[in-house]
Amino acid sequence: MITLYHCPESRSQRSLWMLEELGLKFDLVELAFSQKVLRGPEYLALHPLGRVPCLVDGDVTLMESGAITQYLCERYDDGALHRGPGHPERWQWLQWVHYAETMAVHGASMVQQTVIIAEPDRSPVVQKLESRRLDKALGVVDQTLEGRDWLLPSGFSAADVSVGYSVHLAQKFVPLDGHPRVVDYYRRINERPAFKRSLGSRPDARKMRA
Ligand SMILES: N[C@@H](CCC(=O)N[C@@H](CS)C(=O)NCC(=O)O)C(=O)O
Repeated sequence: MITLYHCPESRSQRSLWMLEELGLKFDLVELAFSQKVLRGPEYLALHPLGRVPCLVDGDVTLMESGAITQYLCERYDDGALHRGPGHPERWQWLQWVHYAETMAVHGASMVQQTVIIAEPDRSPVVQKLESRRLDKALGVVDQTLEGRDWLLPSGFSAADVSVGYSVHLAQKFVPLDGHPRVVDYYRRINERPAFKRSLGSRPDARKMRA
């Protein structure tokens, strides 16, 4: 049985969305986004940094969202989401699966600057810098989407799950209007049933609280 440890709207949403796209059966554990829970002994035994996601599948425990994406593709995908070794789009697939983190680090910094850090310690300079870098990163996605609906010419793949989550995070801090193809891309993402199921807190999840 697969178990995903997840905080709603965090990077573990990528893994949850992947599981939903693949139609796999899994057990979902939702953790409160608090130091008490994430750094509590029960969760630290699974993830030494106390972060999400963490995915357990039998004797396999994985704790990087990009690695979880690749693992799920290699183990469970029939070719719909994966572009494996030898596929002509392999290099593009790999690039976008990991480019997603280039975007997410700026989004995570904006979460720190606007939610986690107490107001007097927030930095307008960091916020300006991070939102500009996020906007630049969105510009690269916009260019790539010229003449196509998804990042790869062959259509939707796990690259869109990876980058799609980062766009979902980015639009909370940076207006997408300057990137019209990203606006349409994000609309298409929101139409996917698997993405819809990855949003917010889920009543069917087991809750891990302090
Ligand atoms: N590169 C890692 C980043 C994991 C990460 O930092 N997750 C954040 C949530 S988006 C987290 O758990 N933060 C809690 C904390 O740092 O206390 C991945 O993609 O899985």
